Amino acid sequence: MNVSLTLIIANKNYSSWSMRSWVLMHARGIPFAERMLKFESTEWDEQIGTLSPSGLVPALWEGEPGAGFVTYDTLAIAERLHELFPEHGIWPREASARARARSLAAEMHSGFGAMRDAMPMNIRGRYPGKGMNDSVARNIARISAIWAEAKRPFLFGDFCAADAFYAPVATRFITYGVELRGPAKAYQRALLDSPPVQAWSAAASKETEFVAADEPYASERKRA
Ligand SMILES: N[C@@H](CCC(=O)N[C@@H](CS)C(=O)NCC(=O)O)C(=O)O
Repeated sequence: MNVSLTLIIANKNYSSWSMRSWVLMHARGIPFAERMLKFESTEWDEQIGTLSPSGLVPALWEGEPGAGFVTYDTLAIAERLHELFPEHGIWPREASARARARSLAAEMHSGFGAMRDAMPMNIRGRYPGKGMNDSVARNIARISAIWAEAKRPFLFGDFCAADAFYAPVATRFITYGVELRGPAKAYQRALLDSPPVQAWSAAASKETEFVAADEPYASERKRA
């Protein structure tokens, strides 16, 4: 692959979909540049139309951003990376493990709406106990069951795309004080301790922008 890659992302504190592609590329050793468009910024308004056909992030450009070839949406990006870098372990090598990893990534991509709505990613935030309800608890039970079956340290041994899809959830459980037990907790720890998640989270914690739509539990004073 001799063309340069650029990943268009949004705020590291809030953008869980951006995080998925970013940590995956880092974990699998795929070189890329990043370009951040902050939510609710003039830059976003001016550039998102050129940099992402869907108007959403992430988007992955091969060649000049805005002029080269773009793949957007996290599942499509994972598949594009798998085709461009077949030896980089984006998905597990063994066919049935690969199918299962794709199922788990798709389950995250199209599911867990209750948890995603009630517990938006906010890496630097701490709102223990907020966001819990029966539907969220059912989402968490299913996620715990998936995580409890991890092969260790990650879902299929080495960090793959399925792990990237669940990485933001590991941070949400810290933000909202969701306590796991046993093997599910060990898997959460492995995600949080992994170098790409550490690097993303460290940068997220330094961000100061406040996006009210992503902070439903912030004080009214701060939101005003
Ligand atoms: N299904 C998309 C979801 C992407 C998405 O919703 N991204 C959010 C940021 S995490 C976004 O761009 N929001 C901006 C907006 O809604 O205007 C994917 O998997 O990439």
